[in-house]
Amino acid sequence: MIDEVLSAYNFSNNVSVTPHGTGLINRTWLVRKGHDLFILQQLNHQVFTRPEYVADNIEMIGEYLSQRFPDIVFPRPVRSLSGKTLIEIDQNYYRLYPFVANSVTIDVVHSPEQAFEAARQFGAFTRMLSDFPAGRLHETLPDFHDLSARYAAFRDALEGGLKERIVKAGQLIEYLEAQHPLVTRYEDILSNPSFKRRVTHHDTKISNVLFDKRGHGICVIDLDTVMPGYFISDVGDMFRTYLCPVSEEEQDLSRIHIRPEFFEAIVRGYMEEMAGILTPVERASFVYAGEYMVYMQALRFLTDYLNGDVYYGSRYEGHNYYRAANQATLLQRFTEHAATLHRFTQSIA
Ligand code: GN1
Ligand code: MG
Repeated sequence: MIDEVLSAYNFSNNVSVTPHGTGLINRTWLVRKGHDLFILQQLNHQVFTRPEYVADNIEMIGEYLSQRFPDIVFPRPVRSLSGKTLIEIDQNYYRLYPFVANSVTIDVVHSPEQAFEAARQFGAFTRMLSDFPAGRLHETLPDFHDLSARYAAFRDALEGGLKERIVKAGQLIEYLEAQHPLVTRYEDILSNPSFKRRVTHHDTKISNVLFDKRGHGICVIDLDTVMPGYFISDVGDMFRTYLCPVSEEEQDLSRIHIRPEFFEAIVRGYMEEMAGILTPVERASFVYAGEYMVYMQALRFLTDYLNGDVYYGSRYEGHNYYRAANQATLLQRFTEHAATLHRFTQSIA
């Protein structure tokens, strides 16, 4: 199968292909062809049901950035022999990227400097595209970060999900239901014209930033979920994934805590690029951004658990339950720090 993919790019047999990265949705390989390195990805079309939307968005953005900001590093997909940036083979979809020279990715945020650099890159991405007409982008995943829709899906799972799991998850369900005011606040934001729809990345985990060997950010990658959206998605997912020293996979909940200095680094890094763009109302919502994203991820994991692990899959019994419990704990810890964190943002913003 991979051979067929590679021959669509006219790659001879003299290539090595090894699995690469840690994403939950797409499959990724590192391709070595002589001295040249490439990243090959299979797009999950169960999730991205309109693969051509993803390819279109990436082309539009690549084209815009290359014209407006010709000096930045921004990897664009390699065209196949037939001129495509996304190819279809046996109803699977693939694309190939040149590997950015001397770049590295990291999976865990160890220092506030890394958090700062990443936040700066995501801020720069939205800033550079601030004059791009966001409405031209396709919604590659409709309602992706729509908290009301995620809450409704959770309620549906409570109705139609696996009975035994609903009983097992009783306490967690109760806790998440009690956080419903976060949904109401989201709905207020939607109706507030001071919250702007901007070009938003929607997947700001640290592994989606390329760093150079000295630890400076080079650019952001993985643009499948780039769509019009709100800044709380990008900033919130950085809080969700950088503030805690352990990831969403950790089952020992006592290891979940908040590192305030990482929060500060994210706000500073993001504001370095976005200070002139965010409205005052948006700037007052940094802490909410974290609550919103952590809560949404807890809902998504628990919904999937109740529905039988159909979206995220599961490597052990109860995997999505533990992921949800992890995120619910993170939400609790985050809320405990809310006042302090809010003071930080006031002094920065
Ligand atoms: C998925 O595939 P990956 O790991 O980049 C998910 C994100 C979740 C994340 C949780 C398209 O991202 O929204 O936050 O898992 N992406 C999609 O680990 O659903
Ligand atoms: Mg991803």
